[in-house]
Amino acid sequence: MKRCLRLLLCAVMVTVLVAGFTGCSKSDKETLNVYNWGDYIDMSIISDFEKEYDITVNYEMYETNESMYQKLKSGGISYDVIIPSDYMINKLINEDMLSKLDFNNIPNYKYISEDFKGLNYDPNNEYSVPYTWGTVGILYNKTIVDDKVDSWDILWNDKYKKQIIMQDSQRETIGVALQRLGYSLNTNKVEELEEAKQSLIEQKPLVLAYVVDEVKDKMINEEAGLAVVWAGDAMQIIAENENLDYVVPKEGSNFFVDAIAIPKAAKNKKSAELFIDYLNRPEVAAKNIEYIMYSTPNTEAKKLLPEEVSTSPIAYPTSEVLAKCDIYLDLGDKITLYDRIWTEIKAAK
Ligand code: N2P
Repeated sequence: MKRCLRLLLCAVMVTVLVAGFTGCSKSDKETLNVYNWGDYIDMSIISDFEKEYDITVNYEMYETNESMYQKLKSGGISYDVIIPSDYMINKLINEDMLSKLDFNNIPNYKYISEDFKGLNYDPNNEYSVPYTWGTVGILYNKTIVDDKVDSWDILWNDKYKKQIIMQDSQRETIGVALQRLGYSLNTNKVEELEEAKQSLIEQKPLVLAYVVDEVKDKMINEEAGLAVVWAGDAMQIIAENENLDYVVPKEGSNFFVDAIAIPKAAKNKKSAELFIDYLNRPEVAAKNIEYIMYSTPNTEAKKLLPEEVSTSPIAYPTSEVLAKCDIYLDLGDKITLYDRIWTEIKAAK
């Protein structure tokens, strides 16, 4: 009887201890605030991370580098992980808004190709780990467009009135107009920017919509014939509708790298580095890339991709195509010129 009582007491104590422990671990569970572009991760790798490390991920999305910057600057939420593009990483470094990464906590950085190290936005590889890369180009529907598509000029051809979709993103859209006119997409010359502005205002009656992520449904459903898109989106869209093709225009285009970084205001730097390392585990990175279809800088992950993805000339263009492409630079204060002309373009009738 005594033995029975002792056993019962023990069982009660164990139950109380376990309940206490799980209750406590629930309320103390760490939350990682991740801020990424829309439609830019396979959510199943997030839930796998949460399970494996018992960390909750609070995942939020933005559509442009500029809107991400505004939100970050406002300081409302302290994000632990962000994934901006090259020039925005550079701007954040210049404004002392990023933390230096401790690469001892990111051993999987070794899988990042040398081609993506030492780039101008983070020349000493201190603040960021490349996530994806790609080009900007024209996605077009072969059953709607009967002209050769090899130049930005086609986006100003009134034969395609209301068949054209432009990006609702200032660097991309102003960049297209600049390159069409033979200027650099990093110009800060007022006359060149004014000329680009005029041309975009002239183009406006031909434009069906200025959008970002919505371009995918619109092109899959054949609501337009031509759209300016990122190569990764072209890959996703063409997988859904084979009437579509993608080209990088002969005048040249943008080549971007989106990279993972930790804001200075982050509260969970260690877990943020753990998350960055996890994203670079070859099998995790490959699963993610198979879903988002953007190009990977992770050499081991690339080997795990289906052949039609890893050999696609859209996702992995030739060096000739890449030679025509430029990376955006942070323009410092001169960006206010772009802000002004973008507002004027959007406001024009
Ligand atoms: C994904 C957006 C990718 C941005 N929806 C390319 N820099």
